[in-house]
Formats: sequence, structure tokens, C-alpha cells
Amino acid sequence: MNPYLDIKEEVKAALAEGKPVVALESTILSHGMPYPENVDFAHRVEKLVRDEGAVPATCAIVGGRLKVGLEEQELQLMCEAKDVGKVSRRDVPVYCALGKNGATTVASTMILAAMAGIRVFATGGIGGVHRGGEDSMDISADLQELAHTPVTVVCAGAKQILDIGRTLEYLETMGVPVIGHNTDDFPAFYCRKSGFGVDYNAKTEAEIAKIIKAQRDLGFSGGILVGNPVPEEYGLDNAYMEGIIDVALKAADEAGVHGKNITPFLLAKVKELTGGESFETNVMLALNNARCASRIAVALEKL
Ligand code: PSU
Ligand code: MN
Repeated sequence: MNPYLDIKEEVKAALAEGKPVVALESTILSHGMPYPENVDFAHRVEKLVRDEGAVPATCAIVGGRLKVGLEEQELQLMCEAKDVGKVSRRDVPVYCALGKNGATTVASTMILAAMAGIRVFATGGIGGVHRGGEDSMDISADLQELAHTPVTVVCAGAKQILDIGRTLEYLETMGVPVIGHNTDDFPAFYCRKSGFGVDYNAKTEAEIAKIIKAQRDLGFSGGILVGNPVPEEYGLDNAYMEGIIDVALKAADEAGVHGKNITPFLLAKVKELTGGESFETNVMLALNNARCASRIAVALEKL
């Protein structure tokens, strides 16, 4: 019915049989991790979802086609990231019309997942209100998407490159439930705590699945945000990360970077300043989110 949508056979079959499916994004591969380490990560995360009893559906735009579930060569294309743009909601029609390759962000992955009928999606960190966003108006389209599109996003919170307090205020205004998975504190990606609370602390994935079902039964539109803290042993120190982020923000300011390039710029700078340590944390938190999302998807299919 959707002339631009290609759902991978394995994903299509799972959806038809009512089996759990978990969407995964491609910006984390193309613009968030180095090649070829991202290939290894892409394989690991898909395997983990399968081991949990769900089917992985990595999303991307390949040659203008909206792909839900990638074949191996498409995954490689995203990881090599040659001539692969970063695609948020506003870019989707352009990429479809022009037949371009694009890696999907949280916002556009939610769009593709919803088109296919997938309700749970695992990512690393979401976009949000940038620091100084009250002047620049730089607010990620991820937040609007959470307000409108019926997909639950499991993340490790938001990086301190963002204004986490204002990000949560914005989500409250837009009516997005923010659920902590075994935490009272919204996580800050590398760090387990941001200092800002969640609306509700859900102790189990089954409880989160019940909330998703209630949201749908009530006829509410929009998604749910689940904050799942990085495992204790991989969490980085808050004060240390604040220092790193100050340096990265200063560098962005001096380089005059803004708009869609600021997030990738800050992420690259943070990576450069923290070395390999932050990369391992990034991988471990993303795998942890895929595990949580898979368990939610499995529980949801049982309701
Ligand atoms: N935050 C991260 N890692 C990421 C991103 C954000 O810690 O890879 C990516 C995600 O794909 C997210 C996007 O959806 O950046 C947000 O970009 P923007 O702020 O331009 O909307
Ligand atoms: Mn932005």
C-alpha cells in the first residue's frame, strides 16, 4: 500500500504471525560509530534480539526505498557510510523522491516502524532540546515524533550535550510518558543518572508492556519513552563527562556548527576526547537497550 516501503521477508512473516519485532536505527551505525566496529555492533545487536525471541528490523533508506529490516549488503552500506545522509522526518520525502541513501534517526526510524506495524524500538540516546535551545530553538524532531507516532523507544536517556531538564519539560508538554526501567532518575547516556526524575519507575519489562497496551486501548496517539540506564559496570562518572562536554560545546561554538550537524559534531568530539572508553560504554548501553526492548516486545505479544 505504501509505494516506498520495503519490509524484509523475515520481518513481514513475524508481523503476520504476531511474533515480537524490534526496530533498530541506522544513524547510530552511519554517524555514531566508526567503521568497521559498527559492522560488528550491528551483527551483535541483531543476534541479541534474536536470542531474546524477537525479530530485529534495522531501518534505513536505500536508493530512496524505506527499508524495514536490512539485508547484509544494506547493513554494510550503512556501516561504510559513504554518501549516506542523516535522515530525520523532514528529509524522508526528499530521499524517497531522489533515490538517495540515508541513515534514519530516532524520529524517522519511528516513522518507518509505525508504517510496518512495529511498536517497540531500541536505540542508544535520543535527540532533545539543545543547551541554549531557548534561544537557538534547536529541538530535535525526535521529541515531536514521540508525541505523535505510536512506537515505544527504549533509550539510555539523553547525552549531557543536551539540556536534559528542558528535554523532559518538552516531553511533558507534548504528553509523552517517560518511564524509567528500574530507575527513578532519567539516565544520561554514559551516566546512570541525570539528576532529573522520570514519571514512573517500572520494575519489569512486562509492566512496560502493560502501559503500552493501556495507551493503545485508550486510543491515545503517540509513543512512550523508556529510560534504561547503562549497566553499572560500564557507567562513566558524571563530573568527568560534564568536563568533556564543556570542551565539546566550546569547540562547536568556535567552529560555528549548528542545525543538523551539531549532534554528529558533538558526538565525534566527545568520542575523540574520551578515547575508547566511551565507545565501549556506547556499545554496552545500546545492547542493554535492545535486550530491554526485546523483552518488552515479547511481553506485549502475550497480552
Ligand atoms: N544521540 C546520541 N547518539 C546518536 C544520536 C543522538 O547519543 O546517534 C542520533 C540519533 O539518531 C538521534 C539523532 O535521533 O542523533 C538526533 O539528531 P538531531 O538532534 O539532529 O535531531
Ligand atoms: Mn537539531
